Amino acid sequence: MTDAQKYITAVQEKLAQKGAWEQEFLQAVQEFLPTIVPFLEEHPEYIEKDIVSLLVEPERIIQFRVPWQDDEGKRQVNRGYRVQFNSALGPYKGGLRLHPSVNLSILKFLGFEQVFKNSLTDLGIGGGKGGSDFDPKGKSDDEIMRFCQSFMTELARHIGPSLDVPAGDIGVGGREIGFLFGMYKRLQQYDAGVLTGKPLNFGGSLIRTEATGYGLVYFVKHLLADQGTTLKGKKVILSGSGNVSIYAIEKLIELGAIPLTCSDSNGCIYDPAGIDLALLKEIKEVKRERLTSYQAARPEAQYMEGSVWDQDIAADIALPCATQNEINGTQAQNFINHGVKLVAEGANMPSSNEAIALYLANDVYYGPAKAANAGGVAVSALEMSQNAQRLSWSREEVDHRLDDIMENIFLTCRNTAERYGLKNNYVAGANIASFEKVAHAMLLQGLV
Ligand code: NDP
Ligand code: 2IT
Repeated sequence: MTDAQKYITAVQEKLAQKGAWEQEFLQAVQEFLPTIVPFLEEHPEYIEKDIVSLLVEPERIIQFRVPWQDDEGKRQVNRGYRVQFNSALGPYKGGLRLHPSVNLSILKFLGFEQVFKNSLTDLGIGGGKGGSDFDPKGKSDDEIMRFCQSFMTELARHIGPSLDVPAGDIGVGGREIGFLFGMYKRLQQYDAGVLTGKPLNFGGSLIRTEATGYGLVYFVKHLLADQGTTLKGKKVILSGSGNVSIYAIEKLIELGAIPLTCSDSNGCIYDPAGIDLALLKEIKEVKRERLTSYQAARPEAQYMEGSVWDQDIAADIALPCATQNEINGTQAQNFINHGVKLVAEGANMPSSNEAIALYLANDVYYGPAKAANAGGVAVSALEMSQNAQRLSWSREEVDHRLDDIMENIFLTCRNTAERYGLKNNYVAGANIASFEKVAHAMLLQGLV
């Protein structure tokens, strides 16, 4: 073992001893650290200063009680969190997730990934993540409002435009950001830059809603262009039917690809003629119904229970857009056997480490989450810029900047991988390039 390998192994072992139950967090660290070994070998000063031990420790974690009353007047209580992971490059930035599975392991993995994703955007933002184990499914608008108000009652004292700027993630969209913003304003003052993903009439940015899905497809577009091909006529299988999936489907259709599937946590839709976007938006964004309604409205489509990744569907590209660890090794092998040559991650850490190893071993082009889904947070940073300037840019302007940012991220991944003799290994490229920037800033800022 080289010195760099010994060093990262020691860091990982120490971390596992401190919190063996933090499975998702340890997984994210285990995916990341081995890929930066070639960089550490070239730059022993990061080992001497033990920067990696600092980097795997969040700067601050806030945990709090969130009491609220349901529509029957019954008292409820949830756990709320904000993980302020790293501010070397700017204020903490990252989404809030509302899902019953939320715990500190999940938020630490999301915060850790966010630090490097945000570094890749080059927009001067640190990384954080937060949320609650509150389950928004089946709740009325009033219940959502009361929960968001209670959550913000505590969170407000820990955030600010130059301190920490939350946004959406699973279970948090424009409706929730509106309620959170209203309560922040009441407690503190009107400060548009304290949250991103706001509705358009009070400081939101055009294209923020679409940004993660559009950005994901732009990343794929630039990757394919580098291979001398385009999205035209490509068959794409996707998971999820939320914010990321819907706008990935929209951009795929616009660029001539054929999105064949989408899913929710109960089952999936396979529509051989291509997903009907207007119908999907009506069901998910307007009526907030389940995907079974899609099949009811479109009998030629098939609804199947279980994961989309277990199905027998021939495709060229896979875009996981639901949640972490949705693809295990068997499922990765299944879609590779069905022709998939490119995987790009809309969701955060959707592929298990076994699945990632299979992509690399089978020469499947792999766009890791921290690069491929960075469009969402990038447009959040553009929203912060617009708020600071008290200006709103046009749709075309934001969209154009998003496309440019995704191209730069792709080129950074490609060129960094090549520089280390790892051609086409975009995950190594993404990890090394993002680490280099964060770690260098930490080195210059001293032991803090
Ligand atoms: P939404 O809440 O809008 O949609 C989530 C989708 O994923 C739903 O279809 C949901 O199905 C499905 N899903 C969630 N949890 C599970 C689960 N445990 N098993 C199976 N399916 C599940 O969230 P987003 O679209 O915003 O987020 C999707 C992914 O993209 C997440 O990993 C998120 O971290 C990531 N992401 C989001 C960004 C953003 O800007 N919103 C930016 C970058 C990444 P159901 O309705 O049944 O729960
Ligand atoms: O995972 C992510 O990058 C997000 N949920 C978006 C974060 C943000 O601050 O826009």
